[in-house]
Amino acid sequence: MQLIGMLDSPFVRRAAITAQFLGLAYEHRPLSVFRNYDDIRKINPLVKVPTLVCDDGVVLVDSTLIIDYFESIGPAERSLMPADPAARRRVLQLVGISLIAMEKTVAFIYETKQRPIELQHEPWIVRVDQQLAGALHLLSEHVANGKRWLAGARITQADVSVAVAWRFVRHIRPEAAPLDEFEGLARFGEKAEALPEFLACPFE
Ligand SMILES: N[C@@H](CCC(=O)N[C@@H](CS)C(=O)NCC(=O)O)C(=O)O
Repeated sequence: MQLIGMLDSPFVRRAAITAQFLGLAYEHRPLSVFRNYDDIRKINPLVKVPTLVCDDGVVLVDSTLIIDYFESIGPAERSLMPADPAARRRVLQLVGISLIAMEKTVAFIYETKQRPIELQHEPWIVRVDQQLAGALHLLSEHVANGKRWLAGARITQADVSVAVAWRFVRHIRPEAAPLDEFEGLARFGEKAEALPEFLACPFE
């Protein structure tokens, strides 16, 4: 199968890192939704990344859905989704917050880099900023729980998504994610980024 999209997309990266944890073989095609628009369009008219092209030609979009598929074909003992309902709910909660942090950072890029300056809408940027701040503060509260990983002793999708979100936000919006304010998240991110599964999918 082929995973389409660059690792500077947090959505692509969380899917790629999940595949590493699950031990799934895939070909990575680092195409950019901006520079390689026409190439991606030929593969997937939706022009979204991540796009997963399965071996039988079926095309999937959306990182959460692709990860769900990965979980279904990966070995159960490597799963990043706990079966226990309480642990699973915690993972879903943290993944949800991480996805918003990613989404609001991407929204900032679209508003400030893709739109001509005279068409930028300041109240929208302020709103997106507040939503990102909300996500980061929630994540930093959860990271301060003193456990080895966010949902217990074993690494889960919560850890993957929080660490990927943090790396992305820090790169794109360092001013919105100062290290002295989010020390716990920074430490957590460093720990996760040192794992071989993360190192195999470097943020580009
Ligand atoms: N909810 C989607 C978001 C994916 C997404 O928005 N990816 C961006 C790149 S970071 C993209 O495809 N942008 C092109 C576009 O929206 O036209 C997911 O989790 O995969």
